[in-house]
Amino acid sequence: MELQFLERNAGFDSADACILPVPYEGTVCFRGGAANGPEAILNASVEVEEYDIELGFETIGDGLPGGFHVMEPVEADKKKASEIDREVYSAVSRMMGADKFPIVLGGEHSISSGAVRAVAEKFPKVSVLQIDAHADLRNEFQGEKYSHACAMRRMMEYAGKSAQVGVRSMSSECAEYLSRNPELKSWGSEFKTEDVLGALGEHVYISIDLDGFDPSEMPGVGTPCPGGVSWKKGLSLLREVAKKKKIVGFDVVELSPIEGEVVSEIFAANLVYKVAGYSLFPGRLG
Ligand SMILES: [Mn+2]
Repeated sequence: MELQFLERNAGFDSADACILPVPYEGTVCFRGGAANGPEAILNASVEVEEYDIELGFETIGDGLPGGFHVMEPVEADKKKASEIDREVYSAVSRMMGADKFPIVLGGEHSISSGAVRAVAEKFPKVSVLQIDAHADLRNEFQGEKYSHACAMRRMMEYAGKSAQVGVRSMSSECAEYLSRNPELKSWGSEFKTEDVLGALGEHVYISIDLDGFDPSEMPGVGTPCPGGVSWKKGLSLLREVAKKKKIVGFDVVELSPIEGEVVSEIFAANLVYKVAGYSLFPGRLG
């Protein structure tokens, strides 16, 4: 069956935005299932209304007559994380070259570095805003430099001043990295939006690890962590980033669907549509 987002799939040439599914889980260490994330988000998107109350129009219709193109998923089975990094890089480079707005769906968090590398070629020293329970700043984890536990460390190799919010779990190596890298600011689930905005440059790539949100709202993740960002607070931050900065792409990763419940994938599908709408039509936010 052809993959669709909100029951549509535009052609690559006519689309305004492209969605790249990356069903990869190679380095997960707790609950598995992240490989099922992209398809679950696309399937759940049939439940999302095209009309966006905040924007006051249909993002995918009135706003984006070209719509979204869902790319062929990255062939992820049994590959090393470094190979996935290269494949995501090349797919996102193709989008950037054709002036498409890139949206990447994971899969585990290690898939984000290739996207940031491609985006940074067009927007050098792009800022990354990471929403995540974990700092993901290890240089290497279990012998793998492209592990999910190293996701933000890899992104920082291409990023300029950046911020992470929702962080409530880190190793001493991550704490040490933060103390000697003032370019990256880190907050837990309590943060002031203006402080986060101040930590970011003009162009912002957003990397959303769904475990950054509170597990009571977003339970379907590989490594849940109590005390996360609420939907309301997260969306309010993303809205302000869209208004004050220029969002140049984003990813949503680490959805690991729970059998028999749909809350998590519905959360993720709504989030993708919301962030796309905010990013592409900030002028409608008032
Ligand atoms: Mn992460």
